[in-house]
Amino acid sequence: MKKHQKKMFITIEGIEGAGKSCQIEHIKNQFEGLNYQVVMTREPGGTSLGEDLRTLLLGHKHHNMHSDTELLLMFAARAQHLQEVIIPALNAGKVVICDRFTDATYAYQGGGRGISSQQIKIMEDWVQKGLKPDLTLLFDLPVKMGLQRAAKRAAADRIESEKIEFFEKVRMAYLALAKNDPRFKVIDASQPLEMVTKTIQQHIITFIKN
Ligand code: T5A
Repeated sequence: MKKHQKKMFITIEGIEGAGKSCQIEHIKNQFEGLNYQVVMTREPGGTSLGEDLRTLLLGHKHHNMHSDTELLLMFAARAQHLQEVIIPALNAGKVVICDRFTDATYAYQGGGRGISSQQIKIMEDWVQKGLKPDLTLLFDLPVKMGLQRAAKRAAADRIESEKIEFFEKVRMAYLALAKNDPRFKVIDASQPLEMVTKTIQQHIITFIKN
């Protein structure tokens, strides 16, 4: 197995139904095919504590959850995830592929709920201490299309039950983040699955080479 010098913390982002789960296995296979050791994980979640917090965050038990509480729980799960999984894996020279990370907080709690970026950045600086993803694949598609796809797959969770306007704001927030940071690669997720897979493979080849 290859140990590499370059830090490879890769995050996958996008609105509901963008196709992240469908593609993440292909991404893992691509790295493993090149002899890298891969850790696949997700947020909120990725640890036993984090998965319990995920149940609280996405379940329907707490519809009165305040947006500040939601933000704090996302970062509580993230703090545990970083210490228990992400940082040790990166230190061991593994590739970490994470289904959603802090950009989701800027998009959902920031864009969607209206919490200021400054407030989120305070939490980010505290919990991450400068650690950021090296590559972020942003799956972008029209909100209606994403929600239609997600609806076919499973019953809506607490956040998925938001109105379409919420997801329009989330999408816009993601695109605004991507505009200002070259670590983002925006993928047209409205394309057929095989086309999306090919586009991602190209981005990963470029990322590994550079
Ligand atoms: N959240 C998370 C926050 O609010 N703040 C945070 O800080 C963080 C970390 C997490 C929720 O938490 C929120 C965001 C989310 O609301 P999740 O399960 O990680 O939830 O995310 P979801 O977006 O809900 O995951 P989904 O499974 O809905 O979306 P995916 O993974 O993007 O979509 P996928 O791959 O399951 O595909 C959905 C359907 O579409 C089809 C698939 O076959 C599947 O049926 N599909 C396609 N069909 C045609 N063409 C394509 N190209 C297709 N790609 C997929």
